[in-house]
Amino acid sequence: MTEPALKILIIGPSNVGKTALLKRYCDNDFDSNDASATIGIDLYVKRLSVRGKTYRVMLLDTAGQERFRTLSTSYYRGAHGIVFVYDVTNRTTFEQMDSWFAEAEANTAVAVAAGSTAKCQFCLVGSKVDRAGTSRAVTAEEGAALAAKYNDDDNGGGVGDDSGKPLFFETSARTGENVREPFVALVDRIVASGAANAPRRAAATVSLGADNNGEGGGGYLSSCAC
Ligand SMILES: Nc1nc2c(ncn2[C@@H]2O[C@H](COP(=O)(O)OP(=O)(O)OP(=O)(O)O)[C@@H](O)[C@H]2O)c(=O)[nH]1
Ligand SMILES: [Mg+2]
Repeated sequence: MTEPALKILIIGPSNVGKTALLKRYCDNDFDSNDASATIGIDLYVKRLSVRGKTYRVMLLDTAGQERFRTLSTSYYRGAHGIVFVYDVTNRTTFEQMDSWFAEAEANTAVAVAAGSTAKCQFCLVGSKVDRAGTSRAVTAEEGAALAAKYNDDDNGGGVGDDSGKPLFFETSARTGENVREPFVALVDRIVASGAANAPRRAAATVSLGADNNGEGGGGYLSSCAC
């Protein structure tokens, strides 16, 4: 039987490490020499088991650079969850988060009006925490406070003791620290909120190709600018 599909968008300014985070999570790989910017959108797929059920999680890696964000608002259609990424060593990227949340809120509100019954779930990630010792520019408390601003307390509970807390993690794609946790917690919250079963008009738009990975595996599927 095909697992239910969930669509999760990864957004944030350029160079914060969105692609590196997904490559570490899906392929357990980190290439410090790869500084190429994402163009348009890339799709990764990961199977994830939460609350006794396996989901096929479509992770859409978006471009941070404005000139590569073609048709960016259409990415949001049918999204069950959004991961917002800033760089803990770059304060400007943190200060830009309000505008990324505003764009997401505006576009997911459209999705709700178009027939979806459950709210899109948000998770904030501060990346590159391996460099925090020498170069931290944003405290963990500031990150948590920002997440609290954009996550409701009554959004269905999270993983274990974190039930009801805003979703916020500091991660390192370089070391692998906390790389899995944001995705597990976000999917758990999506499932708990009932969004996994809600009718999503555009869920099919994430199926860009056949999953070439085994059970539990992840991987890069295809790239396009639509
Ligand atoms: N030290 C450290 N460097 C990282 C980490 N994650 C990413 N980087 C580096 O940061 C740079 C940008 O990473 P990307 O993943 O390409 O950034 P992006 O957010 O996908 O950028 P766009 O595709 O332009 O939106 C690369 O040189 C990565 O090697 C991390 O956790 N630690
Ligand atoms: Mg990228």
